[in-house]
Amino acid sequence: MTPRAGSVSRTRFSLSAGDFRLELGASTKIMGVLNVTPDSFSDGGDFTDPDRALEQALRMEAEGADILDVGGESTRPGSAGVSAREEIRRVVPVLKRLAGRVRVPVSIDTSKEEVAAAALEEGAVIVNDVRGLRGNRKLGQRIAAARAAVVLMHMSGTPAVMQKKASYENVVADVRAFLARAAAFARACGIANSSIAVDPGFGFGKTPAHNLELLRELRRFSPLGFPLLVGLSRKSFLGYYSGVERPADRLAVSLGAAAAAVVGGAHIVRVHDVKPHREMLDLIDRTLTGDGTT
Ligand code: HH2
Repeated sequence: MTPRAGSVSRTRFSLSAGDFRLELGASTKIMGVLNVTPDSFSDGGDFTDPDRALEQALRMEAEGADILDVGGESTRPGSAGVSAREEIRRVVPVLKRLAGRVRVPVSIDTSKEEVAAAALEEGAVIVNDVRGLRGNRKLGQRIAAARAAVVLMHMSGTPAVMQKKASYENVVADVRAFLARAAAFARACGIANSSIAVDPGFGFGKTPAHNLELLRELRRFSPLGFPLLVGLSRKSFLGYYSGVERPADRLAVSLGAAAAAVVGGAHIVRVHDVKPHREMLDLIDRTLTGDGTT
């Protein structure tokens, strides 16, 4: 379909994740965050009990989540990380409960091959890697063998130090070049083009100004030729610009940021508060497609 003059368009993609096909571009997809960690920056400790995690997953699905992203390690600034064994201990009981209960694809938020392997075994079909594979061929090949999708996110440094030395020649160009290299590496590992999504990594080794620049210039990631995922929900730069201290109180500014990202071409938004995002995005999607105007 040719976009009308003056309209904001999004490239259409079909993302292959195991047996799932996610049709992207006509409507915005929501990835609901399910952190089964004691220390995540906004919801740490809320869902460490696997039964509570299942309840939350079912709630998010009912509220309109298209993907559920299960994470067993916090990557908040300053965090030290946990062992693969501990991450597996946290996520596997949750994935076991989700299997057969949720209809939407499940994603595992990890950078570790052992954790990805265990999660894929339990039915996850997307690996969301905040380190963008970083040359981890075993992880790439594991994802390829499972015909799973991968989300390649940009992070500068590691969570422990990333906010201490956030510096770029040109943040948009640098992040875009990283993602292009990460996608080429994923392809070399055998992951299909149609199973790759990219993410500029808001808050990962970026100052508030870097994050704002990335959001403002999001369109410049479209030429990479991959679906664009963004994680803006409750992030600290939103607190910086709005003055809202508590992450869980940053809903209004999170909604505004998600709307700006979608107008900038984002296909998938990773959020903690599914219901209000679904309501807001349905309206934005209609505005972009013109659906309901006649
Ligand atoms: N942000 C977080 C974790 N995973 N994955 C992608 N693809 N994009 C993101 O922006 C992203 C992500 C951090 O948020 P959260 O999971 O709420 O916190 P924590 O890392 O403290 O568990």
